[in-house]
Amino acid sequence: MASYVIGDIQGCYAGLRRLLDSISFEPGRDNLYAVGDLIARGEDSLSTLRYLRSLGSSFYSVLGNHDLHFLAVSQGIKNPKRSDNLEPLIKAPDMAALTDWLRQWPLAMALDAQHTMVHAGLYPGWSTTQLIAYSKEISDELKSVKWRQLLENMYGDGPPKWNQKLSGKQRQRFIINATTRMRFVRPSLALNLTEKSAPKDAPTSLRPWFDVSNQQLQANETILFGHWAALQGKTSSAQFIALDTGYVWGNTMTLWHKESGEYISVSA
Ligand SMILES: [Mn+2]
Repeated sequence: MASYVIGDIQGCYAGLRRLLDSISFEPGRDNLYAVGDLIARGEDSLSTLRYLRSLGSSFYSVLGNHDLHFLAVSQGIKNPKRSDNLEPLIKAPDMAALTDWLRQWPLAMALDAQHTMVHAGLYPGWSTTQLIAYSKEISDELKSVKWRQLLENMYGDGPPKWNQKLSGKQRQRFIINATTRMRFVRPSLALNLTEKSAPKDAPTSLRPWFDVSNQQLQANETILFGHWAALQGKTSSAQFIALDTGYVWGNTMTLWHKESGEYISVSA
């Protein structure tokens, strides 16, 4: 049995199948974990979701910003963007079943005691235990009958900073933004949700979330994340494993083999 963690797929179905073929992935024997953004922008989000769902208990995922946005579009809360290329998925006869399957996934997940995956990252000052607990607050809503309200309240960039006392919609929005949209933070630990460049090209007042010292993160813990294609898989520490290598932008799709620490990629 092998465990693989895959970066952002974004509806790139052919690339996904090529990457899994290259490792002779076998559902039932091997497990596939995804860091989110399963769909949107790529050529076939519908086939991607159908295939991943067909993997049954051999597949695990966390949700990314594109996955949450699709859930909002599926409920008529937002209009689809043409560039997201989601029309075939929205019109599919099994759209409701795929939507219900998708909203079961959390925003953060522990693979084991050392490895935690989350789409965007670990907010500085949070422990992985806090991350998992806050993710559960959102996931409990998303799995409940109140899931449409959660998605209606999701849009917006504030509040900028975490505070234990945040409650209600403000608290939910911060947790969603930190786990699915974060890249850079300001010295005050306020989220910057607009800069998407590589760290070397960003204003010096902004720091990647993983470059802010986090006393709550233990030295033996590893964070696996996606979302930030401009990193090209590079971070400042082996403790942070960046897996979005920009296949949908013409670069590569990457997975990480947990048992060996090896990376395997296919080019677009
Ligand atoms: Mn993303």
